[in-house]
Amino acid sequence: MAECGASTLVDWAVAARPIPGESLSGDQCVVEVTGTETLLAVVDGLGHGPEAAAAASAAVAVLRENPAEPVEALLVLCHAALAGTRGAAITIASISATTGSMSWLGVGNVEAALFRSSPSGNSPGGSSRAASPDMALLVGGIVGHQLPTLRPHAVDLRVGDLLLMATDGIARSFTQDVPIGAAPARLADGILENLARPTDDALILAARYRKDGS
Ligand SMILES: [Mn+2]
Repeated sequence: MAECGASTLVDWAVAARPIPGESLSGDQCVVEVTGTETLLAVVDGLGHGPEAAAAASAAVAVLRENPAEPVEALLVLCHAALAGTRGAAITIASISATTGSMSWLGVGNVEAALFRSSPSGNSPGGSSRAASPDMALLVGGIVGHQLPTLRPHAVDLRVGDLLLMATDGIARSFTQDVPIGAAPARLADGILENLARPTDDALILAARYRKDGS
């Protein structure tokens, strides 16, 4: 079952499992809420097993300790912390509570997809299927070994927008036929159950932007 949470900005859920046969996962995530920012990050330590988990845990520690830092600064901090580890693919989204703007960027192949709600701000009903999402910019590299030039993109969120972030242990088709009105926990559980690859750790994070009081 998905692990869930809610803040003033987002309702979120994460569903994950290690590759069959391992007890530790190299796929890990962070959701941290401060007074000004909500940080959502997904980390895929290279390979799988204990060494992948150690690399991912090093990144998670940095992200938890610095949740209000800008996305590019977080990736630089992770890069330093992951030297000597296997390295990781990391995608980060940071949502400002004051502006409703999301800054997002990935190094490596952790995909992130943003499904926009209708302009009125009402999320479509649970049976609605989404049009094509906006995808996070992913730049080649390995955090801890080779860090590319970092230029996060920004997007102004609308109430009801849905963010999905998935490691490559989830089939790339996870952005297709998404019932975007469904609860994040249902979305995450459904995607993990149907689209997790047997050959890798797998993690899916779903978050809906709700804004304070909505
Ligand atoms: Mn992977």
